Amino acid sequence: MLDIASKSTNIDEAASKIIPYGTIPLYDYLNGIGNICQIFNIYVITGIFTLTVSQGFYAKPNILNTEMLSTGRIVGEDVRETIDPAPEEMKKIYTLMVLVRAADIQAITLQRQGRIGFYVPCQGEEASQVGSAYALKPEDWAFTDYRAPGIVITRGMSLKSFYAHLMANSEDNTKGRSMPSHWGSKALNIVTPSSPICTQLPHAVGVALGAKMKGDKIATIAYFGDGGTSSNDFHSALNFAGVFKTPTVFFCRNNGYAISIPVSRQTASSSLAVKAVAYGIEGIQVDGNDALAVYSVTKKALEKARNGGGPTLIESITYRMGPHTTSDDPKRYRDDGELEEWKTKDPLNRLRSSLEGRKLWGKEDENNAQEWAQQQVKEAIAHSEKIPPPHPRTLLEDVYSQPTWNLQRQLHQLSEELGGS
Ligand SMILES: Cc1ncc(C[n+]2csc(CCOP(=O)(O)OP(=O)(O)O)c2C)c(N)n1
Ligand SMILES: [Mg+2]
Repeated sequence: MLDIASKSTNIDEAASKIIPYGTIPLYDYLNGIGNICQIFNIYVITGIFTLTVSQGFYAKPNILNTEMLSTGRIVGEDVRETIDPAPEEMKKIYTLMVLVRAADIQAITLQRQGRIGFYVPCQGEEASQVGSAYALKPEDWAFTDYRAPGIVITRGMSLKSFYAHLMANSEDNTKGRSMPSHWGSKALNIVTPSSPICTQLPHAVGVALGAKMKGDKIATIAYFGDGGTSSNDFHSALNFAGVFKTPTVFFCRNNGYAISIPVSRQTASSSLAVKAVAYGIEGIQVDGNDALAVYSVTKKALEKARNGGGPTLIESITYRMGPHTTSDDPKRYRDDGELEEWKTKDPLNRLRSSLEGRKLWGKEDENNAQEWAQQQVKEAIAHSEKIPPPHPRTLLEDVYSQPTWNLQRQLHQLSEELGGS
């Protein structure tokens, strides 16, 4: 945790105090044993060992070394415990992750079959996206980027809306105008994103400041990637949020790459979380493939924000298992071995094992969840493919509350060309 660090002016000291959150499977522990210098407990969960480390690391965190993710659920000198959701909630989080995985895989298939034009997949990031979005309250505001299927679905977007947007049909909330994978929803307080990296961060800070001035007890959360930390908007947003103590959670999905650029070429900082120190705010690293750890740190950060404690930067360390977008071929810049290693840390398997270990989940539950998810996806796609595109006249809507004379003339002309419809 960085609250110790944020009081410090020494960056190295601050970095050494960032203690990551998460559970560690045995393989991580064996790899990362050199980093661990405190006591630990081992127990068996469904045949595999899972470790709970009862203290953090005193080695300097290094985001490029995935072994640093071998973290504890109780961490830090001040010993903080993660907040586990109730059993039913844990099952809901897992079921949502199954749904997101099914919706994501099917969206790629649709693109490969030419039924949609473009898609930004999220496979591998389900724990980061679902775990964090699950911690939000309906009245909070989410400012996402383009890699957000797990966030928008968890926030309550129906799969019909999800695919309507990808198909740019007349049920699309953005009326078919946005680039695919830029979901928004007024009803769900999801602000439609722009493609330029991190432009949503100052917006999230502005809305948070507005809410603070009005006395509304809400928080905003801004999602972005590791590459986004090199943008101007990242720095101005964190600075502004720090100065005005806005109720904002900055959620960085560190998935290892900005298209083909690895994090090692993105920054010389010892972590992304440590960048919070410069702005006088709290920074936290979390194992982004551990849904419960992600839920826990995000929930705490949101509560802190709503209660006047100011902003937090969360670095959620995960991996993009698929391509950057459907236009990308990651084989050109990533080793197969790297993907194979991350497959062993698949966030769905992690949470399922944990649920099985707690006797909350069995084979029948798994079959039911998988079948249910496939059915939901199938029905939503069948529905969305029948919906016509938006009427051409909607192209000129929403620019002015009342169309100007020249827009009216164009609308009239368009109507004539369309035979009066
Ligand atoms: C300001 C800006 N610069 C460059 C781009 C082109 N671009 C699109 S996605 C991307 C990579 C972003 O990587 P990251 O922030 O790590 O997010 P990820 O795609 O990995 O989720 C880049 C450079 C852009 N959209 N906006
Ligand atoms: Mg990235």
